[in-house]
Amino acid sequence: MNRATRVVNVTLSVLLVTVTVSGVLAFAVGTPVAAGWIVGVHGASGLGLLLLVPAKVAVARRGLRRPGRSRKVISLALAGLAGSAVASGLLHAFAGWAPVLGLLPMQIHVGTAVATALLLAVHVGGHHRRRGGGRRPLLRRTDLDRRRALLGVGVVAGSAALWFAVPGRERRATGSHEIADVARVPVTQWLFDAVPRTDRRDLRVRTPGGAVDLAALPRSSVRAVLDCTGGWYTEQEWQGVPVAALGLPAGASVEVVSRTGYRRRFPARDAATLLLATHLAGRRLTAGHGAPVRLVAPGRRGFWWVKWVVAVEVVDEPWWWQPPFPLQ
Ligand code: HEM
Ligand SMILES: Nc1nc2c(c(=O)[nH]1)N[C@H]1C(S)=C(S)[C@@H](COP(=O)(O)O)O[C@H]1N2
Ligand SMILES: [Mo]
Repeated sequence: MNRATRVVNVTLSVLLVTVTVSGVLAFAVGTPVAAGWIVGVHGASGLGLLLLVPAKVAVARRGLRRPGRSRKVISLALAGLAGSAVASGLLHAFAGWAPVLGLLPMQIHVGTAVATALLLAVHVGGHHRRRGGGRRPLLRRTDLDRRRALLGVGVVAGSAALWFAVPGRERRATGSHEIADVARVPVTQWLFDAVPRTDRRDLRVRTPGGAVDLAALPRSSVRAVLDCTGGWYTEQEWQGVPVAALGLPAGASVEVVSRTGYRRRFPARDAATLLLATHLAGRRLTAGHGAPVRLVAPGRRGFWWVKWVVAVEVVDEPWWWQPPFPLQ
C-alpha cells in the first residue's frame, strides 16, 4: 500500500471509529451540555466522511482492479452501508423523526451504522492479513509525522465546517425533535415489550420493606423531558411519588422493575429525583404510557423511564454493572 493510500485509509478509519463511538455515546447521554458536545462530534465526523469520498474513490479504483471477488463485494457493500448511515442521519436531521416505510429514520440509521461497523471490522481484518500469514500493524509511527498532523487538522476543521453548514431542523442537544402536544406523544417500546394488562387502580409497588400503596402517599409533580432515542422528545408535567418517599433501606443501587420484566438499575443517590408517576399532564396515565405507575427519570434518555412498574428493589451491585442498553 503506498503512502497516499494509507493516509486516506487511516483518516477514514479514524473518522469511522469516532462516529461509531460518539453515536453510541449519543444514545447513552441525556444531559444537554454533554449531549451537545457528543452529538456535535458525531455529526461532524459523520459528515466529514463525505470530504474523503473523492480520495477514497481514487484509492479504491486501484484496489478493485486487483483480483479477489469477495473483497470487492465487501468493499462495495461497506461503501453502500456507510453511505446509507450518513444519508439516514441527514434524513433524521432534516425530515424529522416520523417513520419512513414503517421505520424511524433513527432505526434505519442505527441499523445501517451497526452493519457498517461490523463489515468494517471484516474489511480491515482482511486487508491486514499478510500473504505469508503474519499481521501488519494497524498504525505505524510514520502515520504521525508533521504533514499528516496538518492534514488531520484540515479534516477536523473541514468536518466541523460542514456540520455548521448543514444544521438541519431545530432540535434538542441530543438531536431529538420536539413533540409539544401531549396527545401526540407516541407509545414506544425499546425492543420487544408489549403493553401488558394492568389494573388502573392498583398503585401498590413491591419494595424490600413490603408493598407500598402510592395512593396513601403525598404526590408531587415535576416538569421533565422524555427524550426517546427514536429521535423525539416532549417536556411535560408528571405527577406521582418520589422514590425517596418509599422508605427504602440503604444500598448502592435501586432497581426499578416492570411487570414485563424490563428493568433499569440507578445509583441510590438518584432516589431523590426519580418519580413513580401516576399522572401525565394532569391526567391518569394511559395503558400504553405505563399505567398505573411509570418511572420518570429526569436527565436520562427514555429507555430509563421504566413503564408498568411493579417493584423497586435495593441491590449492592453498582448501577453501571448492567447492560448499557436494555436487552428486551
Ligand atoms: C457508520 C456509523 C455512523 C455514521 C456514518 C453516522 C452519521 C451520522 C450523520 C451524518 C448524522 C447527521 C448529523 C447532522 O446532520 O447533524 C447522524 C446523526 C445521528 N446519529 Fe449517527 N452515524 C453513525 C452511527 C451512529 C450510531 C451507532 C448511533 C447510535 C447508536 C448514531 C446516532 C445518531 C444520532 C442520535 C443522530 C442525531 C444527531 C442529530 O440530530 O444531530 N449514529 N449520524
Ligand atoms: N417496561 C418498559 N418500559 C419502557 C420501555 C419498554 O420497552 N418497556 N421503553 C422505554 C422507552 S425506549 C421509552 S422512549 C419510553 C417511552 O415512553 P412512552 O411510551 O410513554 O412514550 O418508555 C420506556 N419504558
Ligand atoms: Mo425510546
